[in-house]
Amino acid sequence: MNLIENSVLYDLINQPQKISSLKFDVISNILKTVKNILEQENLLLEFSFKEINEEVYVIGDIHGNLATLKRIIEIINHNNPKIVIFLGDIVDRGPKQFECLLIVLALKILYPLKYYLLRGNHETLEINKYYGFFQDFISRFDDHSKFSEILSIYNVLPICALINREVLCLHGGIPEDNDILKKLQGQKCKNFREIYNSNEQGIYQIMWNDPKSGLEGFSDNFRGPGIKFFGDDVFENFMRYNNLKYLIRAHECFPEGYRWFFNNRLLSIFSSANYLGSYTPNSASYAIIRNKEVVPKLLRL
Ligand SMILES: [Mn+2]
Repeated sequence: MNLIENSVLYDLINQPQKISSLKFDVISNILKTVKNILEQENLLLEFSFKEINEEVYVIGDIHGNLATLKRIIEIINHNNPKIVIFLGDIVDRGPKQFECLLIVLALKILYPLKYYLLRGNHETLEINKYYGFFQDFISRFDDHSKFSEILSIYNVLPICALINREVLCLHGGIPEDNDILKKLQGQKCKNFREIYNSNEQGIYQIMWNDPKSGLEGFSDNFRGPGIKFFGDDVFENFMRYNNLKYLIRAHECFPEGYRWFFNNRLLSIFSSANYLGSYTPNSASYAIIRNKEVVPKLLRL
């Protein structure tokens, strides 16, 4: 279904300043086109690579930081990885949330088998109302009902991605349910609502949980009810149970840009430099999966 010219999409990627003058019907066509692509994807994306030098780039939270996103796209265009996975949280907090979301969606339409977007905890109405994206959207289009088209994208986003059956990528962390991957496997994104209804806690915790060094088991997380910190033992248990080697997640901002946890088996990245949700300046990072290894990279702006 071709509701939008490729030239319009290239244009908005290369000249994001044009995004604020786009009419809603153009945006609506972009959203409908993306929705059609996403509906056919699986809630657990699975990729296998035969070529040893094929790379996957994994990108963390963007949060409306257009400068960082543009730098990431430059690096991607230069190095040409096979696949790029955004771990969610494209909007909220930063000054150019709408631009960042439209750029990521344009990349998805232009290169649907190269760019993938997972759902973060900010890809929901409640959080967008609290952290700014809903207000940003309403101030542009002056119509609450139009936001339902944004929500219809959120509700068909994949939840996690598995590379070569051993590197798991997701937004927040492991849930208490060790069987969650089996429950998501083979399920289409268009059936999200039905799958969510029977696996609400597991999917919610994938988007919200945080690792904590020195902790045993799960403990309550200050982020909110039902959200957990997970320790070394339950992490190892989940990884062994699912035959996984590495976990790459985002969701937390560290001044140094990225952080390894749990004997270098969990890599936490964050791709918005000097993030507005943090009181101290922070570097941005991304990750490369290459030759079955995970390599963190600092983003030099
Ligand atoms: Mn997050």
